[in-house]
Amino acid sequence: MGTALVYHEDMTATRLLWDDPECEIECPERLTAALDGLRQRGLQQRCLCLTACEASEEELGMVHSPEYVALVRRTQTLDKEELQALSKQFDAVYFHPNTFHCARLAVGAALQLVDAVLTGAVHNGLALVRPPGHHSQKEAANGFCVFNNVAIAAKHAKQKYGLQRILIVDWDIHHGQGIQYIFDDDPSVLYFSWHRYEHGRFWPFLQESDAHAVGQGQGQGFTVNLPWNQVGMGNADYLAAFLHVLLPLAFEFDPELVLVSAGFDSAIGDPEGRMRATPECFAHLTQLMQVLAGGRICAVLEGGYHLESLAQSVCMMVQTLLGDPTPPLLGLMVPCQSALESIQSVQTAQAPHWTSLQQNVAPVLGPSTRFPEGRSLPLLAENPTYEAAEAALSPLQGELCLRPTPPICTAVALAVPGAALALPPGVLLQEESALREETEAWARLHKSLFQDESLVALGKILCLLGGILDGQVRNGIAVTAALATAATVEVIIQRCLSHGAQRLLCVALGQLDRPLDLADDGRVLWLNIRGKEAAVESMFHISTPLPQVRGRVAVWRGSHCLLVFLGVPAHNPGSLRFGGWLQEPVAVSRSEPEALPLSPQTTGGFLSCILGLVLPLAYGFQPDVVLMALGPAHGLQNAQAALLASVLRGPAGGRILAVVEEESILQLARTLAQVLLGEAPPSLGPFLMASPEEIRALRLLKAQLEPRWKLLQAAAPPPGSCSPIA
Ligand code: X5A
Ligand code: ZN
Repeated sequence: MGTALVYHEDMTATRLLWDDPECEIECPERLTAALDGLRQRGLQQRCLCLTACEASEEELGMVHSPEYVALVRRTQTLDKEELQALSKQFDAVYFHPNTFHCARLAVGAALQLVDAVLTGAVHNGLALVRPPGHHSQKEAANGFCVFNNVAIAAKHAKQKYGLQRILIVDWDIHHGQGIQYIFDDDPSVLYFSWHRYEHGRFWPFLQESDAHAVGQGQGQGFTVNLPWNQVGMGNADYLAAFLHVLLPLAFEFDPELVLVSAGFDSAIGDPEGRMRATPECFAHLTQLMQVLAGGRICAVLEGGYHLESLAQSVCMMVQTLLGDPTPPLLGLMVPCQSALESIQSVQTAQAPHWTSLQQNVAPVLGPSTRFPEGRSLPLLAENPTYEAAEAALSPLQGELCLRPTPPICTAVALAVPGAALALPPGVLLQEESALREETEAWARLHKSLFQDESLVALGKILCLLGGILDGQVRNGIAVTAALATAATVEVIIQRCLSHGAQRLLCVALGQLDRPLDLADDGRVLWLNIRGKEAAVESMFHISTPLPQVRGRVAVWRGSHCLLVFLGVPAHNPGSLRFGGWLQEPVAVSRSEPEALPLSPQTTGGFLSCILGLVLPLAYGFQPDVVLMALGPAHGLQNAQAALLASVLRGPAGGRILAVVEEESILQLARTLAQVLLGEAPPSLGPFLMASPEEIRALRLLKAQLEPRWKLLQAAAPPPGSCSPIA
């Protein structure tokens, strides 16, 4: 199991044969640059490399008409003048005698990738292809695209594997209108695209690229357009779009497969996009998507015209698909006003179709009422010019190459020596301890607690933490002795600070209080998730409720079984989008907590908390290290803990230490180890909407925190007024 890389060098055999400034950027060097980058960084060698085969005409026929396929077939024998004349019949297209061959290889590559992932040969993969596909339509080439590689791949996944929910994430900087048209009325394919739009003044100049286009008929709500109305969008803007739009919808949709129209013209330096997201941003976007569809991601190259930026971004994506830690995201984590307005316009347009958005949307002012058509918006002061952005690429490159990946992936320190734990392969069992004097010195913080066995456990944990801080170990799990979690967390914090950590994020679940004598100097962000508490003690000391179950619930705990009884929430039966509430009591064996069919928390509330609060805070803080501590009565299901650990790998360059208490380790430590190694977390179960109380509490918290933590902004407050939530 691993990552597939699908390619055929024949795809470099099509090129522009005449003078055309619009089309010349779509050149064969794009593929060689991307591939060279992968080879130089040793990434290609780690992939399962598959050689693409041509798609059959029958496969092309899943999307394109026989007449159009015949037309493209005939280009093989045309001369240069004839090719040029034919090309003129389409918008931004050129044909070459090899176009038919290359375009069939491109489709074939996408199909092989889907096969490799859906047969389980690999977890995920990337098809490096030319020509791109997402602009291509049933009977038309468009925007360098001849056949619609990703759309055909989606049809293939539906037909051959019977998939019912496919998510297409199109992060190319152009609107993939071809994909949109093909699945316009199809609720089984959720198409998300962000694109440079500039109120309709950017190619392909279509009304239907705007946020109000949500799909037709049965497909309403399954087209999601996020138009960028300014150039210069950066890491914070892309991240906000994922956290506040794509991911809430994607979790509610619950895809079985994620296809990525992976265009990298949305990256810094690209002449088409003129955006400024750095290559590492694509590592983070990839990692965030890995929590969907059990990690089944098939990415297919679309655009990307700055060769160096393209190569770096492709490497970032492949590295993440392989499970490597994501490099830290640089730059100010503050989305710009224009991005917030765009995000708000999609939320407004999609809210009627998605429960998860109804809950987040604040009272809304449509952007059009504030920015009448035709008025151009000034660039924000901090937006660098395109030239400056390009200049920023070269030093970045050095930094990326210099950053070594720690030799040890994941280490686990166990409290009780030899405790029987089926750890996944690749995990190091931490045997070594810190020096005795050092351990005893730290133990003095809580002398009464750290004795005998718990002192031994602390020694191992300190050694593991040292490995993470020194860059020898990527991440780890510390299993504390019973009742020692709070004290251990305190030691870990002090050890990190004394090592020189500038910013330490502590996500504390359950009954774990912030150490009393910890200075509130901005070095530690303490985020407690527990019970019903919602409190902002300071911008660095926050408590948020753990979303609770809705409707009537009764849980009986016997010695041998756990009974869970859930009723339909009477006040909002319409909240059942997928899945549903159980009508009958269910008996679940106590020894198999994994078999619990429904979460005791609502998935929707939990997700709102993670996507809407925890991750914006975590990414905004830009920590050096993340500590995730599961204290007494943390109330998290294993799948929830796994999801949280998986996404918390992002903010600190992968440096995360999970602390769990001895009693809770049964399956939990193993599940956590799997996600820390890079595997996808298990499914959360059916989507259930959050309760109004949960949402109210989250909103209140967000309103108080927004002045300091700008990534929390899901909607732009109208200029000159205070937040509508406050
Ligand atoms: C795949 C892609 C862009 C076409 C731009 C035409 N096409 N001006 O990025
Ligand atoms: Zn593009």
